[in-house]
Amino acid sequence: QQESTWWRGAVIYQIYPRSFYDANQDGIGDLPGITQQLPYVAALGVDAIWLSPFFKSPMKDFGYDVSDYRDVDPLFGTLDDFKRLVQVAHDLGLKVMIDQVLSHTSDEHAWFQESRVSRDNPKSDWYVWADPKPDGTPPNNWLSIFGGCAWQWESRRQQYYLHNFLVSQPDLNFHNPEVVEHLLDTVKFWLDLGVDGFRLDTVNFYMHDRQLRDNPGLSAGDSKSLGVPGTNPYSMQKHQYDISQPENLGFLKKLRALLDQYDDITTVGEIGDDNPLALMAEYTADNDKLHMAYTFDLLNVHRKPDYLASVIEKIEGAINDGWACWALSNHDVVRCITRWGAEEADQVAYGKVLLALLTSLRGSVCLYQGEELGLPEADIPFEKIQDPYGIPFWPEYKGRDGCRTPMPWVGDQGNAGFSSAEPWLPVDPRHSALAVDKQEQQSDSMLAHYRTYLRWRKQFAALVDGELSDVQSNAQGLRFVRYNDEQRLLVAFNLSDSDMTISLPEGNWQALEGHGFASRLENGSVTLPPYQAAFATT
Ligand code: TEU
Ligand code: CA
Repeated sequence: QQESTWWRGAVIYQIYPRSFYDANQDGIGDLPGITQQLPYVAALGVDAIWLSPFFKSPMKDFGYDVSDYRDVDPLFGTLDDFKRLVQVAHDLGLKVMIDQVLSHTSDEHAWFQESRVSRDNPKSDWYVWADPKPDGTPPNNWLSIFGGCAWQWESRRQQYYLHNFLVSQPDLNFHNPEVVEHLLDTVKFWLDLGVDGFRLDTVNFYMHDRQLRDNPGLSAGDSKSLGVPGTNPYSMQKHQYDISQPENLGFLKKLRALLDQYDDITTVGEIGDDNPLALMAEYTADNDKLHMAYTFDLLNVHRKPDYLASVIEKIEGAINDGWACWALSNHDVVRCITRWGAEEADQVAYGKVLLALLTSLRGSVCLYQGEELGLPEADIPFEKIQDPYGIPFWPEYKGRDGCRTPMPWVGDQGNAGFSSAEPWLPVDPRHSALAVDKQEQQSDSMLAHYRTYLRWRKQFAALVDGELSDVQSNAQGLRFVRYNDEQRLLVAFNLSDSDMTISLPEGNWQALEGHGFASRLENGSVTLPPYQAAFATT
């Protein structure tokens, strides 16, 4: 049977359930709310949705701390609500991908409750337990991304347990085959409910070094693309032993073998590592592990064209038969328009060219709710901060709430139409002005552009899953070529606020129309006004 590769070059729309739409008006978004708004998502012209976690959880990390992998948190609805969501999505032609947070559970998960009480219970080896050093201190120097030591003392066992994130997110022990078996069973549970794929949280954090060796310090030349703020001591270690262990590949192969028993399933793994692009290539190689992976390389602060060009060159040199997935925004980082910066008057134009650039890269794409509205990062006062990662490093790092505020649906309603109750995070007044209903009335809005542009792109197979070559950048922007056996497409992007001219590769290039951008093609070069894109074919 021929395997479908619908996911290659697909556009995946990420939904953060807490903040999408509140159907029962309690101030928190929910599954019925998502279902109600799915026609809006389908109308964008995306291929799939990725739902951030909606599983049972004490919500210490807003769902990335799961206490029951096989049920819906009552805050978000019921399993029947989920089944209905899948049904409606499929009727609209949308694939459904869900988050799987397998690396760790909540400390309220029944497995951990059992594991923590003694050294000889049936689940005693399900988490990463270690004796203290002779002086009572933690077994090694590993750090938690969310601040402080990665080891937490449990007096009942007189041992430490490992947590890469919050103290309330203990790491599962993937060296234990029973754990692996139960996790695969969980994945199977959702496959049987008809999901089309998974976003795998912290996919390179599953395995740890069995000998628990110390991480070395960072030396000059080591990269720091982990996606953690520079003020975080975590970024000063080389993560040689706590993450990205070779045994991880074995788990990914077992997972893939399960997925291959179903039709047309996909995965996208989240990679945070010192050398993330190499890992992306390795994890997606040979058609027997992940389908796709994303890194923080475009989710960090750089926006310089030569940096973007270097990321493209690096991945092209490494990826072989693997497949990348790119994102400029998600629920973990400052919204792109703010992070990469543009004057307020230029933000619409900037958002438009960013979409064109993102969806021209070789790989699939994740968009994040509100990106299509060009939302800037919301300003949240310290008193209203909810993110546990927002508190320890304040104010150098303000956490992730600014990208997690409610979607603005109706500009002139309270809470921008998200809910009639006070939402869990406040709506930024600037977002009300950018609400869906307002943008639907403007033919030149960002939203209108997303709808026309994503449809336009789909006509060109070379843009969706073609090869990539001829990368060139200058101070203002970059260009490259996407091609397959039938077509050759030149794409160019001006990311600056002044006119840009860039040379064309050899060939008789003819401008393409219908994408909504302006440019001037001349003999051997193309000139783009500020924040414009150009497309041409030979
Ligand atoms: O993120 C893992 C991860 O690498 C992030 O912690 C990242 O470093 C940080 O958000 C800075 O941008 C995943 C989830 O996406 C995140 O929401 C969870 O909090 C985390 O795992 C723990 O499950
Ligand atoms: Ca609700």
